[in-house]
Amino acid sequence: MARKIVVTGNMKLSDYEVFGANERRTIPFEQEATLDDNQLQQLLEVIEAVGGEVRGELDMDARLLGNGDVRLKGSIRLYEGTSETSEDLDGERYFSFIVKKGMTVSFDRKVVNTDEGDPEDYVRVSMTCKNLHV
Ligand SMILES: [Ca+2]
Ligand SMILES: [Ca+2]
Ligand SMILES: [Ca+2]
Repeated sequence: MARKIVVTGNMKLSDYEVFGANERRTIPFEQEATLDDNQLQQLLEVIEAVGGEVRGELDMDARLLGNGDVRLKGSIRLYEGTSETSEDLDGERYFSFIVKKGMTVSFDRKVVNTDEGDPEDYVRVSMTCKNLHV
């Protein structure tokens, strides 16, 4: 039996500045998809930047399991460099969790600039994921 997954949330970005205030943005997103049994489906791809130096990337896939639960799996990446298109990957986290049939899960994760040790460069993803009947 197919299920519907509904995701609403936001990505918060921060670009650390030596002089003056850090540059920040909050980007809302929402997505919904109908999932069929055991098919891996790309659900979300959010790529946003801030401050001329920081870019956040969120990727998430969904898979409907046989019992109606949904597994969400993906990664959050932080790039920081001399431009918003920099390929300097400074932080990365993978995640995987289950949203049980009929349930809602709140997810919140922050990826900081671990490569250069700067916690004020970050990408934070907060979202609510619902597993609903179709
Ligand atoms: Ca900066
Ligand atoms: Ca900047
Ligand atoms: Ca860097």
